[in-house]
Amino acid sequence: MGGLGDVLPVPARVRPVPAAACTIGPGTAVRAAPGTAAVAEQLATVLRAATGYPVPVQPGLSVSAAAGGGAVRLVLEDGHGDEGYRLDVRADAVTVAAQTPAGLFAAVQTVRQLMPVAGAGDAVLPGGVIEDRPRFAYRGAMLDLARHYFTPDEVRSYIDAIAQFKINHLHLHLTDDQGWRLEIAGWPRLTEVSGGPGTGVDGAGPGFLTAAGYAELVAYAADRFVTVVPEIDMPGHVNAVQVAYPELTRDGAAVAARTDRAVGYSSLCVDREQTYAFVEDVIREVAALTPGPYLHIGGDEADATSAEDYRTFLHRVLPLVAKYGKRAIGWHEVAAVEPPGTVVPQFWRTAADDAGVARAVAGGCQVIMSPADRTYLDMKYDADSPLGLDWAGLLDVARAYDWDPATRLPGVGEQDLLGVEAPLWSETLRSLTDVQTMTFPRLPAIAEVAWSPQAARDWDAFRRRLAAFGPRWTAQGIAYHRSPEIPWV
Ligand code: IFG
Repeated sequence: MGGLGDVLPVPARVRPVPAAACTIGPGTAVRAAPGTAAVAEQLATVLRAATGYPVPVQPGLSVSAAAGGGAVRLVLEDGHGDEGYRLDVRADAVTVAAQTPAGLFAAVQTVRQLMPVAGAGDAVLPGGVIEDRPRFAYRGAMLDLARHYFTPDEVRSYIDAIAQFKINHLHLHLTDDQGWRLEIAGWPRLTEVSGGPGTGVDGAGPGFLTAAGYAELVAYAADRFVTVVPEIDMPGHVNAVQVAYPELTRDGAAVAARTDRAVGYSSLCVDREQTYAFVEDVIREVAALTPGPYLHIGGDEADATSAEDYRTFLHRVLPLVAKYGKRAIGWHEVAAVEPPGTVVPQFWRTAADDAGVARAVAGGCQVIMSPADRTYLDMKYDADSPLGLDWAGLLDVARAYDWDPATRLPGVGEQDLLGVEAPLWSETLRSLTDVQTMTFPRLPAIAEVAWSPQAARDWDAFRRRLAAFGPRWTAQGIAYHRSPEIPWV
């Protein structure tokens, strides 16, 4: 059994008290204070799997001295911030305290890693106290459904896998040159044509989310305190739009579908009112389907849009995102148009600095940090990796771990960061196993960058904690790359 602090991401403060270890036994019950029932049930599920015991959930807090096993209490109290928690393990009782259900959920992910994935009989929680809270509020992963579509079941499996590491946002890249993956009521050909057979890179990635399917994913993610961030990429990366609706091109002529990996060749027509009618319909519908606060409008690699047209387009479209009640995120090229301070540039390139982003930060913007050379999970681990690309360099686990988002870009400090996100582009991916293999074990490294205090992070301690997690992925049926950097147990 590992120690109290052997958790990914490493908790902010850990005070082990070995003598205070608590046995989860046949009499253990979970006591749920008002407002904690949903997470209490999730915790009980973890303890049942770890022991095979019934572990009932009971309302109220009076800790009956249950025969055979400590009681586990969940309480809500102030003083822990939006997602922080306190885990207090004593010989006769475990107390989980947080200010919000999200904080309780974070505590359950910690307890989960201190328990066997599946077991029969007593299980022991190490004694002591953990006081924990995240460094950054936005801790994200991204799945590219456009180049290769993944089904709702596969996306749900990905949500389960990332939530274990306290990742709390899932960015879905829903549209690109090769495919459109979310049905839009007023524009049915977007998915009938560009979500149909033969779409995706190499034509191997057909499929799309219905509005109901998307709503179900959003709800599933919310139960795990993961907020879905939908991306409609524009004005570039729009070939799939124009294949479906040639009237949205310059000359109205039919457009050939594209299944190659090129980027930067397509653009919406910035000077046509029809373009903005289309864009507003899409933003209105996606916003209506998305309870979360963010809507990503892409904005990357608009090489077929002049700088002037790009500025014109964004100055008309960014206000539409606000009109429908959402906060816009855009790849960091959007910083070039001096966006309002509410817009979130997502930095993604490998450059050492970016004047546009620094200027946007000076104008009040907050940044999501996704430098490709540290966070792009589609980068090869090493030269032998069969999957992935290498334009941003090879990305092994150490490189994904060993950086500080607050010093990555001049002019972008701790307070200017909304958080960190690890994008996974799917040009070379064809299955959930491919997705898992590229994601794990690098995502826990990036999750620790996003959650844990910089001072609490140490590569050697991290790699040992990671090594101990390997069998957990195996027990969960999740594929992962056995990177030679890690002393897998
Ligand atoms: N850059 C493109 C993606 C994808 C990626 C693959 C961004 C923001 C290269 N844009 O990353 O569409 O092709 O690594």
